[in-house]
Amino acid sequence: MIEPGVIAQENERLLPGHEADFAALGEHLDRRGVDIATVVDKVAAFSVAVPSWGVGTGGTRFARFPGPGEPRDIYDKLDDCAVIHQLTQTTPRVSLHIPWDRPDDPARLKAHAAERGLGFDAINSNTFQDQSGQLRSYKFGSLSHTDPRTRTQAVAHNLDCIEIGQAVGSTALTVWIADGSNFPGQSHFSRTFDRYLESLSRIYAGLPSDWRLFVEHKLFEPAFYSTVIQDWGSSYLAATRVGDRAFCLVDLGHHAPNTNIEMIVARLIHTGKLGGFHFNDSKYGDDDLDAGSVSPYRLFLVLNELVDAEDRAIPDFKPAHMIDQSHNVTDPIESLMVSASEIRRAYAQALLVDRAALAFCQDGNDALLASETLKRAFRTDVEPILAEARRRTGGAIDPVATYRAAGYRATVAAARPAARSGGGGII
Ligand SMILES: [Mn+2]
Repeated sequence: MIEPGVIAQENERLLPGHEADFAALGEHLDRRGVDIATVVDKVAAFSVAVPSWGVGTGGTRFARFPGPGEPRDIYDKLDDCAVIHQLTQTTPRVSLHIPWDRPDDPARLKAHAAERGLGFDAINSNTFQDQSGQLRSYKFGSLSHTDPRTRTQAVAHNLDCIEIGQAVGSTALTVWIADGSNFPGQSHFSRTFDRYLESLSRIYAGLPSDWRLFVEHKLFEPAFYSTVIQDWGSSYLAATRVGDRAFCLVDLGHHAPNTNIEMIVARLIHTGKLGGFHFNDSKYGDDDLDAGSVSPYRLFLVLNELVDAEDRAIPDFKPAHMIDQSHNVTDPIESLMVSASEIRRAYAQALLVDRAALAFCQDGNDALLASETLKRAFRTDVEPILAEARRRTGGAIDPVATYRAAGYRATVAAARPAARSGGGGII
């Protein structure tokens, strides 16, 4: 991890400017009737999980360009995740992927994580690739495959993931399948969905009583004509069918361009089926770009729905926040630190929305001022709030600058000479 002295030194250098900015923002918010200390407390309590696969350099279907010091195994990955949390104080949990990060000894992995202040979030199954030694191929599907033996194998893999998850302290399973078709007529839509529901019910039957099951939908890719869990409607049908502890997971990139994702989020909150998020950003499709890098206003509008639900004190409202993105041209640690901060930024901005004024505008059909009420919150530079939330628990006022000053990448590059893939995939 980063030497605490480096963080202290960097923070000392930045502290006078930070304190001045924080005081100025506090005065400004005070005039708007907002107590900055309350906002800092809420922001500090807002966390997001990082994906184990995210700390390796990602790739496209054309190429992958590994950077120096690529993590060699799940232990290296946890070390990198620990640095992200150490500097940002935002990412205390890691979302594991099986089999890419299958632990040889789950108890040892759990201890390794705990020593670094980390726990585990939802565990991710993988039936979109064939695994080594696997008897039956998923080329034509997994949980919805026409052959019951292939479906049974895919169900067994998910139950295996639950077992690993229990051993490391996870309490949720995320199921995303690549099942779908590339040609009209290739699959019977209803029969395929029925087979999927039957398989998902078998997984659900193996879910521990304190666990949640997340169903992740995706519009297209790798199947390009149809996917079995194409949209939030299919996801909602599936989650509703299998049981109360099944929920819908919204990956921001798994929608057609210009889809109103914040409205999907609102609908799922309304029906009590919002399980959580895979945060990322996109311009064209499932681009897996860094959260908030392309459409920060959209990210704000999504978080605005979450804050609205928090304000309305919806019972049992506890969506999981996870990042799911692919870092092709950046240092993954830097990207994940910035992305975690962008998600917190959108949350902080959403906390600043004057909800009484917004409701007044909505009831009075004042479209322009309603929009301006949101924009006013979005335009507020909340960086001093984010920095304060990090700083007060030992994090960095400026995580990227501190990370670079510490020379972490060069240090691990010396210790990790053999760069290899490590399963930097995209889901
Ligand atoms: Mn995802």
